[in-house]
Amino acid sequence: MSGRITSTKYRICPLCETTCGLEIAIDGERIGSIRGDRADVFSGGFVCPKGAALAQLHVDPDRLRLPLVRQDGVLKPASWDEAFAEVERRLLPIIAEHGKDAVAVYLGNPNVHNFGLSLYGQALLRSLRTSNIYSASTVDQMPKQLAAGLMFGNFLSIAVPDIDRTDFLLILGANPFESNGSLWTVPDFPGRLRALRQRGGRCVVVDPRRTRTADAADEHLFIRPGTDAHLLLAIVNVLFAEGRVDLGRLDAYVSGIEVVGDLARELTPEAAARACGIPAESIIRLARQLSDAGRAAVYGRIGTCTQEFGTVASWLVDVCNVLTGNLDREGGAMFPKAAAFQSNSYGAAGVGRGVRIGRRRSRVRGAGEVMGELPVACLAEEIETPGEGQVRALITIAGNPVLSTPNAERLDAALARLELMISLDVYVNETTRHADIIFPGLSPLYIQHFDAAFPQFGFRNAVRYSPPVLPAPTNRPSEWETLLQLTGIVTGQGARPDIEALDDFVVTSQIQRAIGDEHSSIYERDAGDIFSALDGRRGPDRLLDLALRTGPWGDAFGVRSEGLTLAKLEAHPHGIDLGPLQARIPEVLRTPTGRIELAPEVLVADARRVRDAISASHIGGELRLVGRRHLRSNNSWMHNLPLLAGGRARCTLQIHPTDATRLGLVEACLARVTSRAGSVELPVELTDAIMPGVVSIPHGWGHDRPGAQLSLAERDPGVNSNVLADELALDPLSGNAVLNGIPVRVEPFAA
Ligand SMILES: Nc1nc2c(c(=O)[nH]1)N[C@H]1C(S)=C(S)[C@@H](COP(=O)(O)OP(=O)(O)OC[C@H]3O[C@@H](n4cnc5c(=O)[nH]c(N)nc54)[C@H](O)[C@@H]3O)O[C@H]1N2
Ligand SMILES: Nc1nc2c(c(=O)[nH]1)N[C@H]1C(S)=C(S)[C@@H](COP(=O)(O)OP(=O)(O)OC[C@H]3O[C@@H](n4cnc5c(=O)[nH]c(N)nc54)[C@H](O)[C@@H]3O)O[C@H]1N2
Ligand code: SF4
Ligand SMILES: [Mo]
Repeated sequence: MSGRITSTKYRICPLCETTCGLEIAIDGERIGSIRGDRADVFSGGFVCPKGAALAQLHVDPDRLRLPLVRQDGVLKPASWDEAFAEVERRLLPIIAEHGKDAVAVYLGNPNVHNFGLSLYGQALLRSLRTSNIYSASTVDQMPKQLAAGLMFGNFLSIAVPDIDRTDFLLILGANPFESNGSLWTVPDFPGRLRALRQRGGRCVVVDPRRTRTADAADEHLFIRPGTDAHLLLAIVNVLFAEGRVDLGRLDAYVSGIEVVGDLARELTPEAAARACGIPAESIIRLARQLSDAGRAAVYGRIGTCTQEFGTVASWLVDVCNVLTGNLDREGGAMFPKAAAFQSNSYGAAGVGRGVRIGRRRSRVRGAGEVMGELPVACLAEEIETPGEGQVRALITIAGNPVLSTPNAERLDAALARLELMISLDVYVNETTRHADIIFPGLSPLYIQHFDAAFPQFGFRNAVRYSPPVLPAPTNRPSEWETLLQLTGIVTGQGARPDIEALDDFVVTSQIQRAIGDEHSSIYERDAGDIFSALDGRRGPDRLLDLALRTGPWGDAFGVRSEGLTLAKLEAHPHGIDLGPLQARIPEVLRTPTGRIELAPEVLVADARRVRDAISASHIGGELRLVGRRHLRSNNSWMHNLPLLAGGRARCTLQIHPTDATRLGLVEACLARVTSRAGSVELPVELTDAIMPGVVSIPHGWGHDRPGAQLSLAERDPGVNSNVLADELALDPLSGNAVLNGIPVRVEPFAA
């Protein structure tokens, strides 16, 4: 784009976990070009088409600027005061009459990409005190978090491949060429993979589809959906059988090796091959490569999480890392150390309370809580089923569960029955069209940014902060203020509570916690002094300054003069590099024993299911449906931007030609796909890049619901793949939905 560029701003992209630094040219209020910031210490100029689309998100006429309130059945623009007054008028009586559990909350994915939402969402949740908390975590990474929690004592202690120093990378069920990486923040994965191979390293990809990632690797193995646990257990079997178990430095810190050895003994490569479709020789070779590589890492993501054996498979990924001595060593799978908000660097180092699960159960199905939340697959039944504790009101924050969660049609119908639905969102979409009150968020270009979560999964340690690119409009609150205002309403302070006082309360309670913790760098300091030292800041910035200064690199409020503060970070618009990953065991551990629990009882018990599953139902028979992602897509919500829309049809049914021939399907014809939960009709795309017996539909489509306001997206709506996902099929331990490996029937459909 040409034109007079009056300034250049730097901003971390909030759209995906890669957290690219962007360079944004501004001409007055107009956004010029958006490029990768080559000086960014972490992303070094890497960018994808979605980052540039932030300019279109900023000006998208469908993006909400005013609250909407439903009147006579129709959502109409309202003032902020009117919208908050409506919350007070309608929400409080529901709580008063039916109790706190009558209100449910659903937190969507962008909460993790917006620290104002994540920090102040907590305040609202605490004030509501409801048991009915749901989030996108149970259609995503809960299995990995549970496995990490049980093994290392903290749900967020997730080891990531040290890609720049590894010699062998085994990837299961992840496609970073399209997704750019997840639970592994790794800008320019393609470039790093190339470098790995150039220095003589090797990468193997295990996926029922030959993805772009698989194409760029040394080897690709097709796997039957849902059988990664079989494959990994057989690898463990070989490691033991061939005397290849070598924990290296970790020897002193691991419990449960024998139990794992016993468990794997029965799952030979030959037995596993029958289930997963990977020949026994290949399994044996993989195990040997892993153990001979020197420095190796195993990594699994969506394909290993959102499936029948999600937690067991996620656990076995790290079992392989441990048994080959690759956990927590250079070039292996390592624990990043973040500058702020990382729970595994607070409290006593090396030991802790571990994690607890199942502290309560869902009312209808009895599904257990994990990390304080219930499986989102249970939400519809909790709304539908009468009785004490029935969900009557729902608050959604940055989420679109109608497109993202299983048995979408059932949930869609349930939302229509709610007495009250309140949403914080930037669009009226397939979910928020049901809301009675919608509070819009601001364009990302109006708000400051800090990634509280992703540096905890970074391929390298770094810390970065972005101030707002454009001055925010003065007549609209930021979302953290909206959340505080809702918190005030819920706690009975009226429709116009004192936001500043509430915010002071939030930060003061954090200060109290820190000065009362003997392991904190500000233990027993004066709360008033700390509070004054944060003077001049408010909202998320103030909480961030506190977290940075009490964090592992912090200045501890004057004690370490070289240490980090937010002011120092502001002086580094391209971020501060904190170096390559370093070994963190035992310090990172928070298990009661102070050891890595290699064989947590619940996981060992659940692994028995893996053995039992080498049965006919898992081998022949029906087709299995898996998902996929596309670079120009971001879950359900960016199909309304011209830069990302258009092009070849993306919402297609991928099927192998041999299956297509057998079923009478040809390229571009319509097929009907049916599961226990529902059916959809969509065009066929023949490809030999998918395993015979497997079909694929991407999620996040189905923009044809009446009442949504997505004028571009509805022109190319696609179908909602989660109509097919079965809300009754869960990974039993984590409560995560099974979104991959869904049994389906496929037939030609005449329109
Ligand atoms: N079948 C199948 N289903 C899946 C998956 C799959 O692989 N297959 N993947 C799952 C995964 S990994 C995830 S994370 C979930 C995602 O599930 P969700 O989080 O429910 O869905 P998103 O599409 O991310 O929706 C994000 C919503 O946030 C809104 N939004 C964007 N920015 C902001 C903001 O700044 N403030 C506010 N208030 N709102 C904002 C958007 O308009 C959109 O409505 O989907 C899951 N569903
Ligand atoms: N462009 C783009 N980027 C995104 C997103 C997006 O929607 N679009 N979403 C973001 C989010 S919220 C997340 S969580 C991440 C996800 O990041 P990834 O995990 O990399 O996501 P996917 O591209 O869905 O890759 C999952 C792969 O698992 C394979 N698979 C399916 N079932 C199985 C199985 O049983 N076993 C094995 N081994 N493989 C299987 C699928 O074929 C697919 O290739 O991506 C993030 N980045
Ligand atoms: S990969 Fe794309 S969407 Fe993800 S952070 Fe970078 S620019 Fe944004
Ligand atoms: Mo996700």
